Amino acid sequence: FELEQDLRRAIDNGELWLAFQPQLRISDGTPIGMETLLRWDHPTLGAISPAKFIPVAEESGLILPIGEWILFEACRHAAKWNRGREQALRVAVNVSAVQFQRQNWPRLVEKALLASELAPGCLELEVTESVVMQHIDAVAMRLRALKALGVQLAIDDFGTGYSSLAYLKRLPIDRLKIDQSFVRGLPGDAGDAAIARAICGLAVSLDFETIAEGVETAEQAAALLAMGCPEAQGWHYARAMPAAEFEQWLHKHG
Ligand code: G
Ligand code: G
Ligand code: MN
Ligand code: NA
Repeated sequence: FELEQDLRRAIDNGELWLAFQPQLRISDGTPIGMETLLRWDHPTLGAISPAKFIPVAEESGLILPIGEWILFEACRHAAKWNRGREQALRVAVNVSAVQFQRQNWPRLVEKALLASELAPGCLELEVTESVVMQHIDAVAMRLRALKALGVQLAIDDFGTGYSSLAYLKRLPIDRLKIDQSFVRGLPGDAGDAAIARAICGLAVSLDFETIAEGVETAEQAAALLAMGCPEAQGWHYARAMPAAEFEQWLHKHG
């Protein structure tokens, strides 16, 4: 409860801020986009991990106004960074289960795109495997409504849930995000390698793109590229950064 009270106040006090983690093409290191990650600088406790406060935000319903703010800010920043850029960047926004179930996402997205003037194809929504596999018919309909707006859809933490492959094929999904737990052991761990390779194979068969998260070494990146995964994010390339720092990073890395 205490954290919930603090979170309420955090919104008004501007203690929440967005970090952006670059996403790159592995083959040549070209920046292709960024994932938006929420951060909270608590006045006395310091930085609190989203893994800890997002559940509080979900239980209290605070995730709804916070999530709306995140979407609008992410679109606003991406539109600004894309001005005058030859290759437009795509901005990924996490949408948690509560957000997806309780809010009218097509309407929110329409408003955010309109306000920011971001090209629809430059916005990517990340939903988790568990969200997509619950109430599947209703979810499929809602995903199709989002897809009709021209945005991209990704399944986050892919491989950690229990996807019905037959069902997955019928969803308007653009991209699978290979969970970092399978990236960690690359290239040496036979189990991780088998799973990462299987996800890449599945993606080719079902016509999905792939991106790997949590890439920390050049060896991991090379292994992923060899498996057919073209894109990555992770500390090997860059950490999540505040907007101003991200902008400087972009200037340096093209
Ligand atoms: O940002 P990492 O740095 O610690 O994120 C931890 C967890 O919190 C991840 O599962 C991530 O998806 C989630 N998370 C981070 N930022 C956001 C956000 O803006 N919205 C939602 N819903 N989840 C987020
Ligand atoms: O939304 P998602 O669950 O994918 O959240 C991504 C999480 O992974 C965030 O907590 C982010 O800070 C973290 N992260 C990003 N890059 C790396 C990395 O290279 N290594 C590790 N261990 N974590 C990372
Ligand atoms: Mn994510
Ligand atoms: Na993830």
